[in-house]
Amino acid sequence: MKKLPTLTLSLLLALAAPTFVHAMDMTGSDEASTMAPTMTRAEVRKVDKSAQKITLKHEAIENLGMDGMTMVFHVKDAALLDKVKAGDQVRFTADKIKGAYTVLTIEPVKK
Ligand SMILES: [Cu+2]
Repeated sequence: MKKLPTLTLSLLLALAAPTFVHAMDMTGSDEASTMAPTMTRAEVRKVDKSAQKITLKHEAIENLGMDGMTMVFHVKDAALLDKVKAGDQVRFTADKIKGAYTVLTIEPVKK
């Protein structure tokens, strides 16, 4: 019975190791998005104020390494959604915050 504590500790370490490696991976992927957000052109497809979300058909986002596409973003501040509406041409910046693609700034582009 003397050996039991040692065995238990080994098991705990073995279980903890993969978790630790996973945490390191998460840190690594967050670092990839620490590049200063770049101004990107987009067309607003949908504004959802209650959910604090916006659907944008955006061009390539340099700081996120993302190609052009249509997708839903979270919005950092709900007040940003008062400045734009569906159909608007806009310029915006976005970053990955807590795993969610989030619009930091957005402004309409005058036609
Ligand atoms: Cu995208």
